[in-house]
Amino acid sequence: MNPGHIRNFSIIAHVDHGKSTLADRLLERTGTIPPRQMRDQVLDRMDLERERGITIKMTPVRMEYHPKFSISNSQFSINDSISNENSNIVNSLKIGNSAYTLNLIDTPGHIDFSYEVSRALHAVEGVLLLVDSTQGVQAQTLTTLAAASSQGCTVIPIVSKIDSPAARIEEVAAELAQLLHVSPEEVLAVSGRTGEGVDKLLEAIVERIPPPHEMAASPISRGEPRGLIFDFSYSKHRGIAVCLRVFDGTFKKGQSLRFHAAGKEFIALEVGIFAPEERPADTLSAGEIGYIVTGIKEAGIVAVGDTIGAVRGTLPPLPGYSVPRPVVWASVYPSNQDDLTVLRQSLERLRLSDSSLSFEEESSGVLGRGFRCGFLGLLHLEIVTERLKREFGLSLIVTIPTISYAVTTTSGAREIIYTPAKFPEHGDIEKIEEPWAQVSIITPPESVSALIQMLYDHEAFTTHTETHRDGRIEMKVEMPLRELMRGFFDKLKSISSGYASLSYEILPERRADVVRLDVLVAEEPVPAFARVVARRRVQEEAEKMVEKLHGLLPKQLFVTKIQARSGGRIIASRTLSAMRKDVTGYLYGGDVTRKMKLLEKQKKGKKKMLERGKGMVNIPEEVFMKMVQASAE
Ligand SMILES: Nc1nc2c(ncn2[C@@H]2O[C@H](COP(=O)(O)OP(=O)(O)O)[C@@H](O)[C@H]2O)c(=O)[nH]1
Ligand SMILES: [Mg+2]
Repeated sequence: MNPGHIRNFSIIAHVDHGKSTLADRLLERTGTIPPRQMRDQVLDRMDLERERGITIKMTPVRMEYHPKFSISNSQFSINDSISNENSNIVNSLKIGNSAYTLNLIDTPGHIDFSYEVSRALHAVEGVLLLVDSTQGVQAQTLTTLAAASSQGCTVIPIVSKIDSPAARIEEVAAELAQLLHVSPEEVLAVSGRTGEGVDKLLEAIVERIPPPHEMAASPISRGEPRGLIFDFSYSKHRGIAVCLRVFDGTFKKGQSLRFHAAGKEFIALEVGIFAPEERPADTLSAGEIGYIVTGIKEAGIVAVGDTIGAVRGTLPPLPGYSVPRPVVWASVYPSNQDDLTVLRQSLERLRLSDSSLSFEEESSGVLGRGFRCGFLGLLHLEIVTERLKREFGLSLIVTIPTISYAVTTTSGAREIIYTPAKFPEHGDIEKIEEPWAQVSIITPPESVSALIQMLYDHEAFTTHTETHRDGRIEMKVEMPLRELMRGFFDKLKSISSGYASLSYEILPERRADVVRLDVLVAEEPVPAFARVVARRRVQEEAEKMVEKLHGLLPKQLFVTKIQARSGGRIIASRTLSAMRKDVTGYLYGGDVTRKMKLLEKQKKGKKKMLERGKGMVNIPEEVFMKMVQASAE
């Protein structure tokens, strides 16, 4: 295929600005998906994506685009294969050589999934940057734009949802133009709902986005295939299929290939394209995006960012990208220990479609054996646990999410701790460090005073403030990641009636003033309830947890103490009265002394049980779940 006729691009935007809906219209206009198979946000294929109306995974798709001949001369002048305009028209009509192959990658908008965006950007030359004309530029618009620019992608600015009665097309176009330092005329306007502006957009894609760069392979290696893996999927009988962007040469079925970093060799069982479902093709050549079926079934070999090439190839690996560090950790335990193996297999399977998931086995006294998992954010955690439950039918207990702390002891040893139950209780701590976050917030002016109070509550300080032309305020603040994870996003949405938006990146660690907080039930600490909290909030958190657990824990046969402990002291406590069994129920009327005797006996028995009951409380699964929710409030 002539690379001059390929355009690779990704759609990026803040969440809900209409990416997937615009992709629908592009698929429709190019005839990629026949009308009867069309449905809303057709590229959101996971059940969970459809139910929640959000995109979680990037999706690549190939389209064939035949520009209409009546459009403009510029259509033809950019056709690099033929210089004479007239012969070009003749040729186009005869052999249809003005057809273009467009490879589109739809991406998620939520910050937790920005790793998907960054990988997509490595596979393309251009991006469609959408801004909802009813909303204006949002925090994630800025983050995705910065990522695309740093990759050297050509940006096509677009205002979306122009059919909406609330659209402020000119104003938002001007805002976007200013952001990109271009003239407002360069900003396109589309509606993914009505399809308005989509033809113009297709023309702009061909005109503005450069064709794939031809990599300068040395003369000896010409023709040698090389590609970058940006995603992969797994199927039972074919093993792992990698999604790749081909940078050199040609991949074919039957070739002996090799993963550079993993050093693993394999035979290409099939090569193909996304149409949008996998469709076999004869070849995949430089500039194209497609897949290769590897037959590899073991986990841990294939990694995104690795280079795939010929077995005795001479080309060096392509620059890859590092796997992002998890931001929050939580433990996942099967409700029934018999499911431990199934849970391990399920996590391994999930990792084959979600390369950012990490986990390791651990065991906790009360909950048995399970896995400590690292996630890119709280939504990522929620999605993964939801998928484990649904796709693998597992019943799970998930512990309170936490960030990591670097603890240096007086002996000088520095350890990264990402399980509160392993955080030193007190004693020989020299210093504690924790990750910080740089947070960008865009908010309507009405919410600023509430926001300032909130920033104070969350230990944030402002480094930059700017007023947008529509009056909204953009703030850059720095705060401990721990405080960002303490429900900051939900509170921001609530104080701004949903109008404020947020994006963040992780900053290096700084000194932290935090302490461990344990919850004890019947005088035994429950490791799953252990937390690390700001010293200044420990009393408040302790009371909150004890109160909450008191309300949730079912009564036991004996009186049960619920306590919070920090720094070796009990700082909050409540007593849960015992369940009262009706020991006298069978005595009808009459003999009061006998009744008293029985009650007396019961009292004694309970006292004994209080002794015996130490640490023997069976905490039901839903109590764990509700405690986790409570801690995020
Ligand atoms: N009025 C209007 N609504 C739209 C348009 N495009 C998308 N929407 C709605 O906006 C919401 C988010 O759309 P979606 O395509 O999933 O956004 P994404 O998160 O950027 O992929 C959905 O409820 C869509 O129905 C449009 O052009 N006009
Ligand atoms: Mg989407």
